[in-house]
This record gives sequence, C-alpha cells and structure tokens, in this order.
Amino acid sequence: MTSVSDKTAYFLALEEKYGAHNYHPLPVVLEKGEGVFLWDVNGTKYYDFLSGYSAVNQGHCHPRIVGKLIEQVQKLTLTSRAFHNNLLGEYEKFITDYFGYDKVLPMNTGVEAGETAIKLARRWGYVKKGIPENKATIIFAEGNFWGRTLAAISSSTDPVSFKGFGPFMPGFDIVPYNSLPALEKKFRDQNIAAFMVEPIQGEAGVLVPDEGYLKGVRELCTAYNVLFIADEIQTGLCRTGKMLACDHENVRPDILILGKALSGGTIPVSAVLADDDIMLNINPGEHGSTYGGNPLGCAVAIESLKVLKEENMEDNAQKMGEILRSELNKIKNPVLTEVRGKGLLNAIVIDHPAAEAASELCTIMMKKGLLAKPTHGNKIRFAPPLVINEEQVRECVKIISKSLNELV
Ligand code: PXG
Repeated sequence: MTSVSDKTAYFLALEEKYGAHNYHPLPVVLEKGEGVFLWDVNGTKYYDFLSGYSAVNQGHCHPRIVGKLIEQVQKLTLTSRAFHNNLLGEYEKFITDYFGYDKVLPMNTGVEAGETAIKLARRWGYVKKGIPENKATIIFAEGNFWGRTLAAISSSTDPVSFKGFGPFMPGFDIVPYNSLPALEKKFRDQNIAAFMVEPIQGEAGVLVPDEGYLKGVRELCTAYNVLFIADEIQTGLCRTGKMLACDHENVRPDILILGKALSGGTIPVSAVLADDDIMLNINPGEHGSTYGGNPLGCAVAIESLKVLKEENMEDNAQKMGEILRSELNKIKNPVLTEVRGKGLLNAIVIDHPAAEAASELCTIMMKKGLLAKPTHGNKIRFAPPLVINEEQVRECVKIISKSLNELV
C-alpha cells in the first residue's frame, strides 16, 4: 500500500515535472472541500483560511450553487454570443437590480473584467469627456494587483510581476494609495479617464485605507469628471462585512468590477457593471469573449448572489471578522506585530529575523490543520469562507497562537 506521505509526494512530483513553475504552493494536495473545510489526499482535514483568494466566500461546494451548476450543465452550457440564450437576459436583469446599475458586461476571469473596465473608461474618455484620440490616461494606486495580463502588469509597481515582460502598455500612471492630495494633483490633467482602485488592497497585504478615503475618491472623481473604477474582485461579495467594500463609506463607483465569488469558486465568472452613459459607448463587435455570458455561468452567478443574501453572509463576515481580530489581538507573542483587516479579509504581520518566517509559520499551521499563505514576505492573509462560525474562529485562533509559539 502507498504510504500517506508517498501519496502527497506523487502529486507534487507530477506538478514539478509537467507543470510550469509559476507558483510555489504549500506542500498539501487537496481533494475535497465542504464549507470551511478542505481534505487532502491522505484524508487529513484542514480549515481553509484562504478561500481560493476570496473566490469561495460561500464555502466550498455550497450545495445550492453546486445543485444549480449540475442542473444547468445537463441542459445547456455554452452558446457563444452569436446567439441568444435563455439565461443571459435573466442574469443581466438580476445582477443589475442587485447592484443598482443600468447594465452589465459579462466576462470570465477577474483580469478580463479589469481589462474591460479600462476599455470602457478609455472609450468614455474619448466619446464623452472629449479626450484627444490615444491620449487617455488611467491612474492606478501604488501596490495595486489586478491580475497577470500585459495590461495588468503594466500598471503593477511590483517588479516580481512586471520585470522581464516589457514593453508595457502606455497610458497608465501611478499614484500613492490612500493619498487624496496626490490623486487631486494627478486629476488636474484633462486627459485622465479613470482611477482604478481596490477599496482594500488585497495582494499588497490587506491594506485598509483611512476612513474617508473612498468618499474622497468619489468626490474628486465627480469634481474632475474622472471615472471611479472599483476593483471589488477580492473585496466584494460580503468578504469585508458589507456586500461591497465601497458600502462601508456609502460610495457608488462609476464602474464596478466583480469576479471570484460571483460563482462561489466553481467556474470563472466576472462582471463589469456601469450605467448607460458609460456602457453604451461600446458597440457590437468591439468587445467580448467566447465564454462571457454563457448560460452555465449565468445560472451559477444568480445562485451564488442569492446565497450571499439569503444566508446573511454580510453579517456573519462582519461579526466573525470582529471576533477573529479581537482574539488575534489577545495573542501575546512578540513575533505578531499587527492584526488588520475588515470583515473576513484580514492579515497578520510577522516580525522575525528569518526571511522565511511567514512561510515557516504557514507550514506549522498546516501541520496543525489550518491552511493560509504568506503575501509579500512577512504578511499572512486570514480569509476563511464566510460560513465560518464563532466556535470555529476560536479554534482557529488557538491553532494560530500555538503555531506562533513553535516558530523559533
Ligand atoms: N483584482 C483583484 C483585486 C484581485 O485580487 C484580480 C483582480 C484578477 O482576478 P483573476 O480571476 O484574473 O485572477 C485579482 C486576483 C494569482 C492570484 O494566483 C490572484 C489573486 C490573488 C492571489 C493570487 O494570480 N487575485
């Protein structure tokens, strides 16, 4: 019989030999998920404190989402946009009502939604704002992360993302995150079409801006006739304790981009929402995607959004997030220097002489039954599925605390 560790080693070796080496995962091979839990190929159970980078907000294999997926997959999966399908219009009505926009443009991955938003903003800039042809500029915040395409890395300030992949997309500019004066200075240029920003920067290490920042962004965008694009791909869909992170400051972006949990972690579904003034500047043939708006994605997205509301995930994320941060703050360990976040999008900051300490801590936690991943060196994100309950949060904090004690 194959021993437990041999089984894991077998799958690791396959990936090492046949897969591109573009990731460095924890050495755990998962084969099953349910709610807040994951199981590896040896049958070991773990708490998931990453949630597929916030794609699995509704919990792994949510029965309602999976049920809808199975029902639709047996009926019709893809028509392309060459023809109509009976779910696209229903979905478009549902999601625009849900978020209060005139129109939606359906795509698949998050980065495609980002690209779409930028195309929409450039087009709006030319048609509505009167920016001279090819002069539109999109501003991004320092530390932004919105994916891996050439446009996404062209706006990146992280050399690991962009170095060695040039030449880069022109027409992009960078402003410090969380600085309204810096943004206002940029906005004086008449050729700015949009400011694209994460309400909380996820990949940068869960950077929560000062209260009032999003309101200030909204005011500046309105005053200077610049579109406010909110990248809520990671922060949206109840993750931060509100349906959208922008809801914490009651601001409405001009373009809202969603992805990840829009399908509860089942298939890639993303969306760009905007009003007619912006959306109707794109005409047939000018943008799209083979899978965007496919009936399977539409059915799954409707159910994923219903589950968020009907199972009150906003409230649970808010409450469990408060308990999580307050319990983490009680841990007396000099290595743990900061706990931050909103709702269930959180991070801890580790101060330890060893460069690999955060990674080491994740390995210790893994051995104790909790899966998390470092981001940017010394930070570890804690973002469990939003179905986690209080008892589970408390148990997880015990695991984290014990793991910190073992970090030498
Ligand atoms: N916007 C934000 C804020 C994100 O965090 C994207 C856009 C892009 O989504 P897609 O679906 O295209 O990956 C993200 C992605 C990774 C990785 O492995 C991606 C994310 C987080 C961590 C790792 O590329 N977020």
